[in-house]
Amino acid sequence: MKKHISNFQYISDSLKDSSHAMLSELACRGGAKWVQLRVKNQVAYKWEKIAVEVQRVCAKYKATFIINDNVALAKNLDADGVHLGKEDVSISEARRILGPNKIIGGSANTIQDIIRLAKHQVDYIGLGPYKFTRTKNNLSPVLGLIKIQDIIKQANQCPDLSIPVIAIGGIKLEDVNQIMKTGIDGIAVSSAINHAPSQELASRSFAEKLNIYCNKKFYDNQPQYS
Ligand code: TZP
Ligand code: MG
Repeated sequence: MKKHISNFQYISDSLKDSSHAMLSELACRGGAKWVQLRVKNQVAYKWEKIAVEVQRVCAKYKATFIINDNVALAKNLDADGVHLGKEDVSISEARRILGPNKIIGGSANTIQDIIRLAKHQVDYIGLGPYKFTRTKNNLSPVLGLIKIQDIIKQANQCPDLSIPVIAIGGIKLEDVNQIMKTGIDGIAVSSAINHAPSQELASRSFAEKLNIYCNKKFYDNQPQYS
């Protein structure tokens, strides 16, 4: 089964005045085809309620629905997948729970992280932070363009390493072209959409910009990594 990894990944946030569902709806109206639900500090039953609402939005727009951190919830709701950091459930445990057809993404800050995640056969990798961002606490060291470039170059030199890598963290519209020129596969955006005057317009601007970079990498369940 082919898994499609979008080159423009929208990430929701817990904001005072808008729900995850509303933010996701606006991002999807703007053209996002991938929503990662990122809920922090929420009790389980409320998290589930939020997730059900966002899943409905994703179904309406035929967008991929990824849940951050929460493998059990992804399993219960039959979400499209999960995104996991180093402190979350291990990739192998998540794969055991979710099975081969679900999407599992992992966070990386170094080439070593990428190689480790590739060995665990993640479906995509979020590499960052590109710049400082207030969206995430305990941020890993900021990479900037030069380090991203260098890491992507090293990854491209690893034979059999063909997992899509997505830049994340502090990405604004004006950063997109230079980030994509590194050869990276896409970008993930939270605050530049969530805190924009119009989330729909902001999402559309990203979607249109990313549209010109064709989705290069598709891969199946049985990638060959050494
Ligand atoms: N991981 C690294 S940065 C980040 C996550 C989840 C948040 C997204 O950053 P931004 O700056 O809000 O787009
Ligand atoms: Mg996490």
